[in-house]
Amino acid sequence: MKTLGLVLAVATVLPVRAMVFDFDSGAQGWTGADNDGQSPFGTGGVALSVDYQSSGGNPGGHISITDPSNLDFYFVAPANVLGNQSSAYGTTLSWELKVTGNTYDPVPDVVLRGAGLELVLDVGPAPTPDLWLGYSVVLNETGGWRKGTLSGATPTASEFQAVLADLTGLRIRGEYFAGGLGSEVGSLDNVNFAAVPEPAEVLGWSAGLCLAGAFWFRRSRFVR
Ligand SMILES: [Ca+2]
Ligand SMILES: [Ca+2]
Repeated sequence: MKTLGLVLAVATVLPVRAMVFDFDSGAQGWTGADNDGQSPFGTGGVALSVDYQSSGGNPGGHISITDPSNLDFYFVAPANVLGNQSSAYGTTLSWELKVTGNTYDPVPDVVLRGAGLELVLDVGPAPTPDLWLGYSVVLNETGGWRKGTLSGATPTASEFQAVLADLTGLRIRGEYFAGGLGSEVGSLDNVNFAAVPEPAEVLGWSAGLCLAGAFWFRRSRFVR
């Protein structure tokens, strides 16, 4: 019981830990989707597979999609990002994107879907071609998100929390060039989604803190 108490106490003071996708050893479950440019953006569309690239990322591996149609392609987050992500409220989602063209910007750059709501965001001007550019957005109602479309209403705090508590979709836009079938490439690297630590990680942290404490105690005694 004391052990459980220690673990729970440690868990309550741990910072929220991010879920990181560096694509250095594979696509890590990410897929793609082709959307028709209309709401909803976070579900449906034509399913696409991503191409895994073992080099050319920022650094190391990354994933890419080559424009297959006149629709807008998105990168689709894997299931382990979804579900109850309440602890991610107020943290950030960041990613790095490289595109080969930037002629249009009328559709959401990132989409969250859950609890019957869809939240979309325009992160700014279309990215400069052929450069890895980083983006970071706040995961709460102050982050610039809109409901349904880019001209939709700002979500309330409770609406945003409801989406994160039942997250069913996360998509990041990869297409910014009108045309370019078969030649436009969108590349994604270093996605960082704040998330709660796994129980095993909490136990690992506990063990690590105990070891650090024991080392400090021994060292303190030695110094004295
Ligand atoms: Ca990488
Ligand atoms: Ca295109």
